[in-house]
Order: sequence, then C-alpha cells, then structure tokens
Amino acid sequence: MAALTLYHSEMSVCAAKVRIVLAEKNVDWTSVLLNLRGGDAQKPDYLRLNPNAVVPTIVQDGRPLIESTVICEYLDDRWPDPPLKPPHAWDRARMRLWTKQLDEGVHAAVGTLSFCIAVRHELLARSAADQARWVAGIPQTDRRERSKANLDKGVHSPYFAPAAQRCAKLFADFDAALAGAPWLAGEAFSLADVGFAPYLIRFKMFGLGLLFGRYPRVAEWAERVINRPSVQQGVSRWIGDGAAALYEKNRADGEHAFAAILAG
Ligand SMILES: N[C@@H](CCC(=O)N[C@@H](CS)C(=O)NCC(=O)O)C(=O)O
Repeated sequence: MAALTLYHSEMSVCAAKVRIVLAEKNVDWTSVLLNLRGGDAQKPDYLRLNPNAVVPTIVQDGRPLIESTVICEYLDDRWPDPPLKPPHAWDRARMRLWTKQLDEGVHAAVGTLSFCIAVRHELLARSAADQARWVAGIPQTDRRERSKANLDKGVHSPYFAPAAQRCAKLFADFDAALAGAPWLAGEAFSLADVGFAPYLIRFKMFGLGLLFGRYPRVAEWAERVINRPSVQQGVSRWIGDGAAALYEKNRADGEHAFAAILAG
C-alpha cells in the first residue's frame, strides 16, 4: 500500500487538482473514493479527518491534511521535482494570488454553476427525504443555504447569475495575465495552472463555450493545460460515462442561461 492515501471523488475539481500534482510528481497513492451525493463525506468517520465534509483529504503517516490548495503546496514541498512553484519570489506571489482567488470565490461560483446546471439532477432523482438529509448534513450555514436554493431553483437560483458573472471576470483576468506570459504565473507551468485545470474542463462540460470564444488566448492556454498528460491522468480519465452524460444532457441549458446573463 502506498504511504499516501487520497480521499476523493471522481468529479471533485478540488480533488482533481491534487491528482494532477501527484501525476506530475509520479507519486504512488492509495485511492479512497467517496460518493458525495450519497453523503459519504458527511459520515462521522470521514468528518474526523475533514470536519468540513468535503474532499479532498490526504492522509500520510496517519496524519490527515485538508484544503486542496494547502495539500498541493505541501506535495510540491515534499516532492520538489519537478517544481510546480515558480523559482522567483515575485512569480510565486502571483501564483498564490491565483490560487487565493479559487479559494475565495471562484470555487464556490463554479460549484454553483455545476450544481445548478447538472449535478442537482442527480439529487432530484432521489427521494425528498434523501435530498433533505443531504442538505441538512452540510455543516456550514452559508453553503447549506446556497445548496438548498441551487437544488430547488437550478439556473433560476439567486446565486446563479453572480456566479456566471464571476466566471466572466475570471476569463478577462486570465486573458490579461496570458497577454504577458505563456502560463498564469509566468514562464513555467505552476500550481496556478494546476489549480484551474479541472475548472477549465468543467467550463467546457457545462456550456461556457461562449467565454472561450470571446478570449482566443484563454482558449489556446486551456488546450495546452487540458492536453498535459498529468491533467489527462488527474482529471479527464476520472470522468465516468454517467457524469459525462449528465453534463452533456444539460449543457444546452447552461449555454442558454449564460448567454442570457452575459448579454446583460
Ligand atoms: N476549500 C476546499 C473545498 C473542497 C470542496 O468544496 N469539495 C467539494 C467537491 S469539489 C466537496 O467535497 N463537496 C461536498 C459535497 O458536494 O457533498 C478545498 O479546496 O479542499
């Protein structure tokens, strides 16, 4: 058994970031897959590892570590080769401004979009009691309220339009950064690009093609990121047929809702 265990789920963008780093570094790991819609992350044994009831968590030498951005930096410090932090302090600071954005709003915005467009349909197919249990099991009040509104109202949730606008701003920020360098934090692929890689794939799955069309430089960078072997290994190969079909089935709704919101 590998010394490092990763608790994750196939479609978790946060867990996918960790899988990309592990692939970049060729580190062996043991997989423990959780069924998030089935409430696995809310079970007492898992809450002892991750009190936030989310994936990913890594366990190494019996010690759990949570928060994907922190885990990715830890893995890069622990296995420095190949490095995923830029060599210059200034670029490392730029890298952290990108990963900070993910943690302070972009992840929640993309979670709202994914959930409203596609994921909610998985829960809606379950009984009302299962749905209520899942919502009640979310430990953070703000996340619980957001999830309930998103489950009930989908693309008409009050959280949907601000989330779509946040992503539109993100694309403009990507475009500005990529005007001066090939990667988000400078000359080399870094944890900033790793951080956004699973989201780029998700944007395509739920119908943000409009924004890729608006920013060709971002589209070109996204292709380079998505085609990287570690991203294929850490993200694309975990997307099961069921999830792909769920997003495919609902993508037109996403495209339609985005177009309406981004048109103003
Ligand atoms: N800030 C956390 C966020 C983790 C997070 O939100 N994970 C999502 C999947 S990407 C999750 O586990 N959600 C629980 C659920 O959907 O029940 C991190 O970066 O690790």
